[in-house]
Amino acid sequence: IDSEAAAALSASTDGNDAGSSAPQVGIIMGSDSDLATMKAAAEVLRDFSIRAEVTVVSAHRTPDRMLEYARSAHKRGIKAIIAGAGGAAHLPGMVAALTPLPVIGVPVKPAGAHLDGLDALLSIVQMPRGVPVATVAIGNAANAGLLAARIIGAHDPAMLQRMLDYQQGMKSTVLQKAARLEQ
Ligand code: RP5
Repeated sequence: IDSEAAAALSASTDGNDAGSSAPQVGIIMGSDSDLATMKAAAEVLRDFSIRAEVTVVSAHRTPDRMLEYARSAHKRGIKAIIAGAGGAAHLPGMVAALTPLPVIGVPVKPAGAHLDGLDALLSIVQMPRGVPVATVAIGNAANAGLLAARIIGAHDPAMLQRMLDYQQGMKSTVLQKAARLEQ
């Protein structure tokens, strides 16, 4: 990730929690070219004040780094891993094979891709029994962030309340738009 993007992401993922500064969610991607898609997950987590770390881990180009990241994440206090990749998108599945944590897979459509991200979707979603990856829609890293927030919220009443507020906000927005249309 170039320094400008890294600075933006670091600023966007600090969270507001005054307690431990250890990240709760790991956001990894196969290439810095995935950042344009994956930054939406970091932005959602920032909005929920959930601390996240963002880095590049390639299953193919840095396999040893992937092994180290996936095997150590739970020991560092990470509660969920969001993994995005395009093309032959092996990163989410391989990380899920190596960690006991929940893994959320984001199929990325690389710029100029021939298969519109369908290759990545199928690579990520078709996991064998025993090794689950919660797969979101092609390019929908925001939903990956929201799912991670729900995972954190399952054990954190304050985060659960934030999610309820978020859902109430969506409902209000839709009802306002409906009311405008009906005028
Ligand atoms: C995948 O290959 C990455 O996740 C990325 O989506 C795609 C292209 O990577 P670059 O060639 O742009 O680095 O591993």
